[in-house]
Amino acid sequence: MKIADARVVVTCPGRNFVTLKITTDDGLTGVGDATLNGRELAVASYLTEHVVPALIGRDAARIEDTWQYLYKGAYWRRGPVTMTAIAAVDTALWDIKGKAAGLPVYQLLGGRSRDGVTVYGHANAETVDEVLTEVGRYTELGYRAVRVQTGVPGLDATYGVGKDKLFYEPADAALPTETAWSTPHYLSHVPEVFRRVREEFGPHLQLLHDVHHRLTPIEAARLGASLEPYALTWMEDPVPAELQEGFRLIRQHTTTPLAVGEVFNSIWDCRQLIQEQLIDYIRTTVVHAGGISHLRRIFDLAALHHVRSGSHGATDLSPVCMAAALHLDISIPNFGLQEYMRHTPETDAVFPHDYRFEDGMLHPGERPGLGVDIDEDLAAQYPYQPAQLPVNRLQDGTVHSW
Ligand code: CS2
Ligand code: MG
Repeated sequence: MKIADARVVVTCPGRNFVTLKITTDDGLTGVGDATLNGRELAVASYLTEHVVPALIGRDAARIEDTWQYLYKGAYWRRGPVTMTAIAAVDTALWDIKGKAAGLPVYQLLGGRSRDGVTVYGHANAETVDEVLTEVGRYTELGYRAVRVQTGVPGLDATYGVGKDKLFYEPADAALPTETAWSTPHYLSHVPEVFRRVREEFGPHLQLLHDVHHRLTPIEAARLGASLEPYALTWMEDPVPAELQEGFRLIRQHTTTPLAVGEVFNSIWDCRQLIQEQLIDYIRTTVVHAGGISHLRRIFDLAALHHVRSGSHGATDLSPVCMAAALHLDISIPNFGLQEYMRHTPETDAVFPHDYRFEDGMLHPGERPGLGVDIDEDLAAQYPYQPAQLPVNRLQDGTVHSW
């Protein structure tokens, strides 16, 4: 079973997605998500110019060998562009392997370990009263876990509060828009938000919050301690994660669980946080952390250290990534939660898929492979639109983490 063709499809049904489609000499096809928000064309070019020519003629069944060939063969190892490109190839080859075996991919990963994949949605609004309404809407939709993000009084805009309610697109202009940030305003506001949510919805709804890399360790320690009465499932990305020993300081001051890793792209990025149990959930994804083959290595390392999965699942990760994620989520022993920020109807039409939402959980399809595809004719109707993520600044103009 040789790789006969590999195509990179860039499409923009409301937002940009990059997809790799591999076809074998006996007509089997597989797809892999290669979307990197704000840097889509870098990955498309990496694949088209540097990877696809080397794939033609390779044995499509040799997934691990191809992964090592692309990882070690790059010489310049790791990084979001390289690992997203490798992820797309890996994912597409697992899709093909499932089709060749006549099985959904999760059956090749050890079968089901649970009935469904519990997901969380995003309740976001400018004010606390509005976000209470949104939390109620998600619970009525059947969600058992809800991420809560509000505006910050005194700030015009902030991360996580978008114009849409079911999906969120932060890459909102061809060049970065600029937002202002105030940590003191934020730290004084968030505990009250969760007090109100707990007061309204009681103790059992799983609540999450994304700090989005904006604090220092001692500020994160203060926030975590202030949120302990509200028993969050996790506080996400409290600080930029380059200095991993910095998480020791957060751990010394708070029992609020921590979730980190959506920007990580290899097991090496995760190793210290996992091995020192400095986090409770690892948020790495199929699309940005080297595909199914590498992500399950990360989850296996996590399982040794009481760390559960909590994969990123924002709108800017395509339905191809979501479909692949569910095959891992349903099979690994240490599943935690899966983020499920929905896609627009236009996106769902470009990426027909089997997974479905029911009773607070996503369920992967039973079709051989990953149960997702790309409608290339429809995709061609949505040409690429330049879009970049915002740049954040403190109120004195200092550039800050977005
Ligand atoms: C966020 C994302 O979903 C999340 O947890 O961190 O919305 C993130 O900001 C975007 O995926 C960036 O493109
Ligand atoms: Mg996040």
